[in-house]
Amino acid sequence: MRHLVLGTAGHIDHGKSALVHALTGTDPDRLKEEKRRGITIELGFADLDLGSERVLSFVDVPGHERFVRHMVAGATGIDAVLLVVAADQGVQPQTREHLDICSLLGVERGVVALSKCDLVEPELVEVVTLELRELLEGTFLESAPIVHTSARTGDGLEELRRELEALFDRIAPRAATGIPRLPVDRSFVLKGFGTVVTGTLVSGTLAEGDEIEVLPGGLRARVRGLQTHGHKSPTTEAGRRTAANLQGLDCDDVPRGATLTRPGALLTTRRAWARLTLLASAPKSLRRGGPVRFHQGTCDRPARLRVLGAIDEAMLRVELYLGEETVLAPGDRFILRRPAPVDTVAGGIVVDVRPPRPREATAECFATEALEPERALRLRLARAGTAGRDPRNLAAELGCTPAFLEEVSDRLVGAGAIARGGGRWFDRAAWSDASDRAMALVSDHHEAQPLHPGISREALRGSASPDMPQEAWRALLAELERRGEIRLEGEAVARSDHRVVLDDEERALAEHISDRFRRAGLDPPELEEVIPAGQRERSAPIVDWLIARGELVRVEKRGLFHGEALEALRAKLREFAARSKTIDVAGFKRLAGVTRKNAIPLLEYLDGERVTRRVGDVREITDRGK
Ligand SMILES: Nc1nc2c(ncn2[C@@H]2O[C@H](COP(=O)(O)OP(=O)(O)OP(=O)(O)O)[C@@H](O)[C@H]2O)c(=O)[nH]1
Ligand SMILES: [Mg+2]
Repeated sequence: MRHLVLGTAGHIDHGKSALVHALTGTDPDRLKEEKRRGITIELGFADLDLGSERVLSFVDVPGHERFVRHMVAGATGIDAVLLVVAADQGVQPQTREHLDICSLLGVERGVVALSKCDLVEPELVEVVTLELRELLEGTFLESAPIVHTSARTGDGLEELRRELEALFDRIAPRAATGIPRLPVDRSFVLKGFGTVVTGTLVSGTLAEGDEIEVLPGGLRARVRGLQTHGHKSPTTEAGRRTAANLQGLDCDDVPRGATLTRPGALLTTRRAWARLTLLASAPKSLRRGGPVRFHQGTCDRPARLRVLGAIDEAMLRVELYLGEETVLAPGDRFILRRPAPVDTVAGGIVVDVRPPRPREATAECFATEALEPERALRLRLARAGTAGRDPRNLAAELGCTPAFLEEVSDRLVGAGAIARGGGRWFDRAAWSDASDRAMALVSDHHEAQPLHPGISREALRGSASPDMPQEAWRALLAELERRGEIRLEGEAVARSDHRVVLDDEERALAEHISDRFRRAGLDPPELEEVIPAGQRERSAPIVDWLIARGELVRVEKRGLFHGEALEALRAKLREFAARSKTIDVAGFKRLAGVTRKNAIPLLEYLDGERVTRRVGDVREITDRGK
């Protein structure tokens, strides 16, 4: 079964609901108040079965100027429009406004019905038709059929139905991929069922049993049951009128204007960048920004407009400050109305829901291409620089599914445009710059300290790209190592061609120092005692070199020990472990032949090496120590 959603549009009392009723047999005005006042207030719904597995779903909107926000909500997610103009009144204010709104929302197709033709002479019908053609010139309905109808006599209904059928067959079905997104247009409690919300699913699919999130707010619930177009159904997909019965939520938790989505799939924002199209009727002052009313999906909010630049006469680059958290994604269409006198003045398309500071607003950020997934991703990564981005936050920000984003990223990695490391994604240029800076700093380090085995990874990160997270930094270094540019030895990073070469004097000094510590065993001297007079400065890099080679080992709270002495101690401990699994301080002093002064730092060192583990007053000898 294929479904398309058709919205009505047109001035109050022009016969929209009557046409829907006449075509479908269903009266879309179901409220008592609507019947009493003879006007539409809330959105109405009715289906027209076109045969051959085709169902056209009407969303009937109110024409009253006070309910334009309901009209905008109804026009959200429609595939096409039925513009209704009464022959006895011709084009009226909301005829224009609804037409503008549909254009601004990106509606691309439709049919026009000239209604109430039974009320006027045929000559007048012709005059109004001409007036209508003039109105439609240059709009998306320019070449739409204008059908002369009367809901009262039934004249023209057959032709209208044929035109709608032709329209149906010209529209490609929507892809059901994407994030499930249901802007709620009604929410009520059904006796025996609990909370039910309705809306047109604008993207993705929903199924019974799905966990959903209500935004803004983030409340979670489970879909207990679904109906599409009035029939129970285990699933629903993009473009379908959907009613969802929610478990565990009150009606007030999901008011009109809220959005149902998959948990974590979308985000809310108070600030967004957009491309804005001004209507010709918009006041000039709007080009300077100011207060507006923002309508998107089924929600509307007070907002402030800030103009960042002009694209042309009718198009602006703008920043919107929203009065409340609002679910938005790039590509979303919206309408701006001014508060007084109330009027639709502009509409636009969101380009960024996590925009940087206004001064970073380049023309590129607002270009049509900036909405293409690859561009959009590259733009965000370029902005993030060497800090990169966590892909989990990116999908929601770009309004696509993580799986889709992963595909985009694979293509970009293949094309050499982005890099991935440590679970984050980077602009390839930023990543390469960080690598280049790292290489230059490693070289500088070797030059300044030729005896030093290399610069520590963290010190290097601190100088090369402090904002790159540690995991990613490790990935970057691993990549440099794979490419044969660096050597990683423990925490030290060295250029792969770096070799420490000692001259004769340095070698003699190194041997002297090492020897003294070797002979001292587990009761080593202070370093100062070992260094010959006047050699202090020269010795420092040599001592570092000995430490880097593992010949000397620094033991916290005590000083340097010779590596061989510590190795001998481990051997003794291993032997001891064959007899006992634990050792206390006194036992350790005896075993090692050391005083308390050395015993405690040595035990703590062994704890640190995970050779021993402190348990109360004794040490357990771990598997490493055995
Ligand atoms: N004579 C005649 N009257 C019509 C026709 N269509 C609608 N009407 C009458 O016009 C009035 C308004 O019709 P609706 O269908 O409620 O108009 P609407 O456009 O839905 O109005 P809103 O939803 O309030 O904007 C009703 O009293 C209808 O009976 C028609 O083709 N001929
Ligand atoms: Mg109506």
